[in-house]
This record gives sequence, C-alpha cells and structure tokens, in this order.
Amino acid sequence: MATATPLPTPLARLSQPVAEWVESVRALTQPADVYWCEGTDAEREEFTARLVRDGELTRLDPEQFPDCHLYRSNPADVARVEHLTYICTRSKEDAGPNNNWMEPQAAHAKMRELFRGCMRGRTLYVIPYCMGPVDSPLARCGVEITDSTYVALNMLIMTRAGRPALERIAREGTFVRGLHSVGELDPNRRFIMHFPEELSIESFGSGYGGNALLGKKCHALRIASWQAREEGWLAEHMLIVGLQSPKGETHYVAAAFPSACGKTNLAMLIPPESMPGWKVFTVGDDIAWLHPGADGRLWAINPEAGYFGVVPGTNRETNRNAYDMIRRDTLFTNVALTADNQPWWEGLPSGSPRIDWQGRPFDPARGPAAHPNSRFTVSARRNPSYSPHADDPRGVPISAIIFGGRRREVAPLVYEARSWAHGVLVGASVASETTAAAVGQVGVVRRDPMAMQPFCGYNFADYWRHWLTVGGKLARPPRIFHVNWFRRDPQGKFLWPGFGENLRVLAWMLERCADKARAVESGIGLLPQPKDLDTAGLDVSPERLSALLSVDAELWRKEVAETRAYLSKYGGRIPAEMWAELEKTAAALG
Ligand code: GTP
Ligand code: SPV
Ligand code: MN
Repeated sequence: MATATPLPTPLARLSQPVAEWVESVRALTQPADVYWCEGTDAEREEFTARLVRDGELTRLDPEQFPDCHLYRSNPADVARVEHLTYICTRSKEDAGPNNNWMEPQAAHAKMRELFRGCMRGRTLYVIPYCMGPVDSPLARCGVEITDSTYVALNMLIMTRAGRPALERIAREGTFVRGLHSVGELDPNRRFIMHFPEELSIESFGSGYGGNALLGKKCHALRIASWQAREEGWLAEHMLIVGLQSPKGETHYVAAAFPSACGKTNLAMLIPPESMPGWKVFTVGDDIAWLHPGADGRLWAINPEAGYFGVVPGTNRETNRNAYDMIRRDTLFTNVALTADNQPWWEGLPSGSPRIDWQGRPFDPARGPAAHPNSRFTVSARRNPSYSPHADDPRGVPISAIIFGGRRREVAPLVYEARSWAHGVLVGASVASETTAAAVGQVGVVRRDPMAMQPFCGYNFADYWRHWLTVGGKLARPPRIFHVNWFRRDPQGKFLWPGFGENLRVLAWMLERCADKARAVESGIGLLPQPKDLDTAGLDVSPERLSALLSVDAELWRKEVAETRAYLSKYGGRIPAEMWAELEKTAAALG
C-alpha cells in the first residue's frame, strides 16, 4: 500500500532561534496574528489580492500591462532617509565620520519604545530569506519581520524567500535579524538602526525601498560590509554584467555608481546596431558580493533576486530590455496614470498623465506626474538579458571594476587606474551629484566613495584598508576604471549619448584587460585617445569626443585638494598607500 506523503514541518518549528526571536517580537509588538512566509507563487498572488481588496494596490490595464499593479506610498515617505539611518557600534570610531552613530543600548531602548504595541490589529509577517543562490557558500541568510503586506510582497520578489531559506538558517544557526514596522509613517518617529556587532537591524516609521526592504541596503550592504571585513570579502553597491565580444569571449565587469546614476541601465545594456555581435548578460543591477577565489581572481554573486529600479527615464530608446521587462508581472510605486489606466512617467515619448503619483488630477504646476524616485519591483527572471550564470553558486569571475559618478564637469568619460592601490584612491575620491533616491537636495556634488557613502556599515578608512588587503590577496586582480556618462556642455546638454553607446567604453576596457588597447598617461590615470575607442556609427563629433576625454589640470588640482581635505577627516586611520597615490597624482598634475 502506498504511504501518504508526510506533511511538511510547519515553518514555525524549523528553527528554534528564529521561533524564539519571533515570539519575543510578538510579545513586544502585539500583532493580531503571525504569518510565516512559504515563498510560493500562490502566496505572492494571495498578498497581491489582499492589497487590491484593501484598496492599497490598483490593478493596471490588463491588456497592455498584465499582472501589473500600482502602489502609492505616503507622500512623506518616498525615498531613503540617510539623516535617520544609524550605525550602532560599541565604539563610535568603528562607525566612522561617514555614519550617524548611536550607542547600541540607547538605540535599542529608543526603538523598543517605538515598537511596543505597534502591530496591534495588524499581521506580523515572518520572511526568511537568502541573499544569493540558496546553494551558494557565498550567500548569507536573514529573517525580516514586518507589519506591511506591501513590504512582504516586495521582499518575496527581491529575495529568495521562504522555506528553503529557513531550512538553510536551521542548518547554519546564524541569520541577520531585521525588525520592521511602518509605525504611523510619521517622519518624526522614523529610524533605521543597524547593529553590525549583533547582526541585527531595527527599522521603524517608513515603508519605502531601502528603509524597509531590509534584505537590500540594510543587510546586503551595511551589515554585510561588516561581515565581509571580518571574513575577507567585499559587499559593494555594484551591478554585475557579462559582456560577450563578437569573438564569443565573455568577461564580467562590476560597476559602482551612486544611487540613480545608471547601474540598472548598464546592467541591461542593449548593444548599438553599429556594434554587431556583442551580447550583454545581466547578473545583478545594484549589489555585488565579491570574494577572492582560489584561482587568484575575484568572484561575484548578486545577492538579490529582483530589481527595485528607477522608473523615470525608462523607454524603448534608452533601455528596451527594461521597458519590455516591466510590461507584465510588475509592481509600480509612485508612478502616474493615463486616462486608460496605464502607468506613465517622465521620459515616455507617448501617452499623457491624467492622475499624478499622489492620485490627484495631474497639474504640471505641482511638479512631475511620476515621483522622480518612482520605482518598479520585478523578478530578475523577467529580464530578457538575465545571465545563465546569475544563479551559479560559485558566482562569476570579475575582469574589471568600474567606479563612476554624475559630474557635469571635471571627470572625463573614462580613465584607468595605474594599479589596485591607485584604484582604491580613485574609488575613494568619487564625487557625484545627489539624486532623488534619498531625501534631501538634488543635484549638489558630494563625496560618495565607491558609491557607498550611504551604505558602508563601518569607518570608511578601515574599509579602504580592507580594499587594499583584499587586492593583496588577488594574484589576478581586476583592473580598475572610472567613468562619467554625465558630462555636459556649457548649455547643460549631455556630451555623451550614454545608454547602449556606453558599450564602446566597456569594449576599450576589455581590450585594456587583454593588454591590446592603447592608453596615455594623463596625471590622473590612463586615458584612451579618441582613436582608441570604437566610434564606427557613433554620432559624436571628434571635437565633442576630445572634450569628453579632456583633463583640465586646473580643475583637477582643485579636485585633488578637495580629496586631500576630505580624506583628512579620517585622520591617522587612512592607509599610507592612499596618501602616496594622491601625492603621485598631485605631482603629475604639477
Ligand atoms: P539605484 O537603483 O538608485 O541604485 O539607481 P541606478 O544606479 O540603478 O540608476 P538607473 O540605471 O536606474 O538610472 C537612473 C537614471 O539615470 C535614469 O533616469 C536613467 O534613465 C538615467 N541614466 C542611466 N544611464 C544613463 C546614461 O548612460 N546617460 C544618461 N544621460 N542617463 C542615464
Ligand atoms: C538606491 O537608493 O541606491 C536604491 C534604491 O537602489 S533603495 O532600495 O531605496 O535603496
Ligand atoms: Mn542602489
């Protein structure tokens, strides 16, 4: 006689440490009920249906945008809040001048009072998740507790969530604890606290993006960067993309650009028609975990499973892959609506907004129709250029690392660092114009080393030292480059067409890695001359290309002085190698 299949163990009984933590949070927050996420498709559909029933999600035109929904956040909760984000280490110096700091016991006490009874009448969701392929030794697990169905739904898309993650936690015994409540969404009662020494996160008062999807910036960057230093690897704000040349060779590059400075777009790049034979494969669009391999190379995994991408600017011309990807099964947050219930945003060449991101009749006098930080949440598997190696437990080997920023002047289109140590200085010197991804003024240049200013979970000086240490372990280190797609002419127009055309710059880098392309020493690093780039079919005049590749010694002397002043804030903790590289650059500039 056939035996009946045994029922699976209830999730609440898989891991005692998780169950005990959930019970302590339940006692503190007093939810109406507790729900453990299995991570199935049916569960995602159920959460979506629940949000539609509650009036929190709007179903979009099912003909043009099947299984797509719109969520409108509270208008006072639309971006990350860096001024309310803290690193709580026992020693203030360990957090560094780059972070807000609070003493851990004081922070816990403050948060305990906010969390007390905050989930009354709500469901407490338990979301076990794995950052990275569940069978990868490079992956790490966490559990997020939240009282927001919208946050739970996003986490189910953005991470490998559910039973397999909890089974791994049960085997390993360790996990990052992330406690989240939307509270009353009061900006005056909002804190995002990190306790790297305890591997825990406490977030209260926001339901938006990096403030609330705790697997993303809180765990995969702030906590993971701390773990990475202890364990000898790097957790970085980087995309990972595979580039297959017409000869059929594939190389992977990782690129760190600040928020809303082009990572998703570069990760999904479409080669221009005048570069036939090139293919592009996305491994990740926002975060990379980089590990020195036994072969002396640097190996990368993308800890995420979905994209939380910037909507404005996405169209068929700039990024057809993204445009096609977000036409089904996508959760939109804070976009506008057309009269026929289709999503609309600035940068679309057709259609017109009827209802703005706040649900009001659109009035151009009140600003853009879609919020500048409106986002799409979509599974990475929906990406037409999804790499077959994105789920490889070993990751992919990295040939080049790219740093970049949004600079209307100073930084040329591309240059190469003289060495790994110089590359660390180049990364540490990144400056970029602020964007709508964080609350605050937009368009002001600020220092954003390695695009990690908002995300490094410890003292930057120790972080740069760690970068030098990791480089020292690599027999075949990636070459390091800096790019700027955002240089402008005196009229304020972008000098470089960007998007797909960026492949021309990447192709030069790969040739450099193979010791095949030329470069000239410029004082700040190695630059191509216009003739070194593949410009066949490129609609950019030779004068404009020269302007893009020019280094203004006067501006750069100023830049070096600013970098020196910035690094001085870190005092004696700055590695001597970095000062030596800065003095080399200063001397070369005269
Ligand atoms: P986060 O998700 O915040 O980390 O942003 P991101 O770095 O992934 O930036 P994303 O690719 O979403 O681009 C942000 C904005 O920059 C969008 O409006 C893009 O259209 C625009 N953008 C991206 N690449 C380029 C480029 O090469 N040139 C120009 N001019 N704009 C670009
Ligand atoms: C960023 O700001 O770099 C993002 C969006 O990727 S968020 O998830 O809100 O951090
Ligand atoms: Mn980002």
